[in-house]
Amino acid sequence: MTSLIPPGCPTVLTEDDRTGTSIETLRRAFMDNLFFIQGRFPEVATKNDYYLALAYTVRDRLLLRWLNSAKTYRDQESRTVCYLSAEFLLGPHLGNNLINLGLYEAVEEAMRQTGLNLKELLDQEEEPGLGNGGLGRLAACYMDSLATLEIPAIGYGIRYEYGIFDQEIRDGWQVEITDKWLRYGNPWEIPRPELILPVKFGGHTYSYTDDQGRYRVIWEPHQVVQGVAYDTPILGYKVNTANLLRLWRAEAVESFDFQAFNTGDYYGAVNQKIASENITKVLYPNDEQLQGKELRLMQEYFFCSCALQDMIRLYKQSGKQDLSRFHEKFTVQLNDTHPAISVAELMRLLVDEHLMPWEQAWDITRQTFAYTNHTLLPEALEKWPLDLFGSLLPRHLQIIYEINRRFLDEVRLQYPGDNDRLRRLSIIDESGCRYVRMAHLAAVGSHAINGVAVLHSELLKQTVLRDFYELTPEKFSNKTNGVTPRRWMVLSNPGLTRLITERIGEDWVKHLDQLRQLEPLAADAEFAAQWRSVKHGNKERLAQYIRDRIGVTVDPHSLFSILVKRIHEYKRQHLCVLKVITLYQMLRDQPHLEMVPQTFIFGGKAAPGYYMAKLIIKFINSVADVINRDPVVRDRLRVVFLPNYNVTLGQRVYPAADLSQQISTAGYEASGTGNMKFALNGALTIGTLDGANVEIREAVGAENFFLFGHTVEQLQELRCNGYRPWEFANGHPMLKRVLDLISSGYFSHGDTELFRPLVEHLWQDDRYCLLADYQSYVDCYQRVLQVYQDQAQWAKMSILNVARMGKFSSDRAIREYCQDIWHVQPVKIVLPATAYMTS
Ligand code: GPV
Repeated sequence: MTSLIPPGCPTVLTEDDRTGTSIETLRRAFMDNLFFIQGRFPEVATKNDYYLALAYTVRDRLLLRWLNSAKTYRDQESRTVCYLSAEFLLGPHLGNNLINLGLYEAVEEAMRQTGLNLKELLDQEEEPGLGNGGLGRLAACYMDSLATLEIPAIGYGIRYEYGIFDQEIRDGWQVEITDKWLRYGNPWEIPRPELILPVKFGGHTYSYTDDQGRYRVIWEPHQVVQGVAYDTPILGYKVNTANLLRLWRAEAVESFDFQAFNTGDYYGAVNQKIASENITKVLYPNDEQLQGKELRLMQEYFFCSCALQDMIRLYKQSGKQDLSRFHEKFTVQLNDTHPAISVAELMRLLVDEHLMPWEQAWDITRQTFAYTNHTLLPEALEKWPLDLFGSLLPRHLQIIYEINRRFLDEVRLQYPGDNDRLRRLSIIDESGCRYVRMAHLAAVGSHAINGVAVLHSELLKQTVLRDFYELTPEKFSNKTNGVTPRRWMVLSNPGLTRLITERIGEDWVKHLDQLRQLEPLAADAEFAAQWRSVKHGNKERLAQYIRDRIGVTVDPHSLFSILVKRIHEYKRQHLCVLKVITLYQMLRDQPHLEMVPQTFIFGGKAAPGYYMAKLIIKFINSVADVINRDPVVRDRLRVVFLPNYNVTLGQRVYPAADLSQQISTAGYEASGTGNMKFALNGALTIGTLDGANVEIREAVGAENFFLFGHTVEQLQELRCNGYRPWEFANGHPMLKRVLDLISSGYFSHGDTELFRPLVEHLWQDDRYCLLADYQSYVDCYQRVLQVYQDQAQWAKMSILNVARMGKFSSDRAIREYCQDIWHVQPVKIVLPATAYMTS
């Protein structure tokens, strides 16, 4: 019996079909699942049958660890982190779980012996796209790190029936297709139909004094729905810890409204059921753009109420009745303001349902919550019209008024007579239409507030939360984002992982700082050659994918310059297009120009209602069409838009990049995390001093980073003096030619209207200062091309980038949260001698 289990990988002592890890056992368990779960024999089994049979085989090994974790946490009454997030952008489970179990090679071999190819089975998985972008993906990286660091944690969120839409490109435009990710079943979740919790909406409140003289408020809702729990185990890397991701689905309380049914209103009764289930039907596809829809507020309240009721249930399970130590058992992190309603909901549960005095409840609430802000964009700051809020959550509005009244009383003591400050700090925005400001609710109700990169945290204190910072500076800190090296290196870049591990061992996967040991190798010519060959292989595979998917041939020897992220004006994809057109213009002017061959790769989704973002996608595709077909270009320039950018595609793209484009207007990107994934995979960065770019540049060394553009301070000055973008356009002949070429209809079959909004925006207003940064960007690019011509120099810089990226592991970020905010300790999980934990 051969065993490919890496040393140090935890195994159970007995080798049974559900938990054993030898190749032979894995093969037998796999066939067993094909028969008895899928109900198939090999001759008729589809690839999906095989995928599911394998997924269940892996799941059994997960469950062993998960149940032991749950039991240990319960027995030891461990302090637990609860991460509340409206989004968890997990990406496919199978590959990641194999890596974390240390079973990737063993399963690959077991499949080979069965006549199957693991890679093909991995491709079968529909990724759970339960998030929009960076914020949701961060939550997933943090769940991975929490488990890897053996921290007891629960992720709470929403089980959307449809996740982020699939993007198709038709005639250059984005078309949205419903994401039916659950169509073929989800082997990674365990439904808990008995774990159901009621959630109320609407109606009214009344108050009375009870027989013990207590003032009590009763909330009579208009509608009650049920939250049903769906549990997914999240395994750490080569540890026995598997934490819980608990997502909630909304159901009608009864399948029919019996009274309506009996009075003959069958359709009315069924409608009631449909209305309940609509709450968790679909993810709002807006990234950093508020929609203000009632259903969205219902989603937010729905999952927060379920989460908090569940925590109280777990707390009481441990035998304690009185909730005075709730904050000692749980610490709750609010992932932006989407779960901020939790502050009012915990107060309601403690005061109304558990009859706790207000002051005590408020103490517990504030000690329970901490709040992470992820954006400074004004249009992304959540606020709810008072009437909408009050009609949906009448009791919460009262509670918020009371929180606000007491809060403003305290402020008054500190700043007597400063009415302006009171108005600015108030949870209720009273200028014009009245709103509940969710960031203020989160700030008042939390003991800790953080931004997600040094620059962002500073700007937060100077702008959006300035008055809160002046009031309670001790609450504020920075927690720079990080990414998990398991998914974003080990799984997605096996070539580089092998090369690094050969030289410095495998410790770096858990202690990313260890990558620093690569520094001396930057001068090693043989190592550099291997390094370049790994990158080239990754580029070849991406080139093949591009050919298969969109029929464009790209040269893997060309410089791969990549910009993938949500489409947003502040992220300035169109600045990169201006640069591409500039290169094209040069080639048209000088057909024999010797130029470094370059491939520009774009990818990203636009919010369906964001007109400008969709026009930018059309713009990229239109420019790509013209350039890729123009013979004058020969093989010196290619432009590609990859449809449906998601986690799965990210795993192909980051390892294949030479150049990472991080070109947002300074002051707008809170952190960015794609920037980290690129650099970790050996891409060099061309970027502005924005978000975490600042810290990446510091870490890798200014000489290994291509910096351009105005700083936050310079932009502020520019705007103070009245920014006149047309002066920049008129002042730079090349820029003017580029804009004129677009306006002439050159990229739109002569249509001079199509891209007019885009060009006019730039010319007149240019909110994100593309024209101000254009020259600096173009100049910087020249430096990039110069260095790229010296492949040895490029490889050296690439190695140094990777060697110095250790700080950007999500493990580092989670350690900081644990020490500074959560005050939680690791809990070791030991597997018992038998699978059923009876020993
Ligand atoms: I607020 N972010 C996001 O993806 N969606 C949102 O709704 C909000 C923020 C992102 C920021 O844009 C990134 O800069 C940041 O890296 C990421 O959140 C994680 O912090």
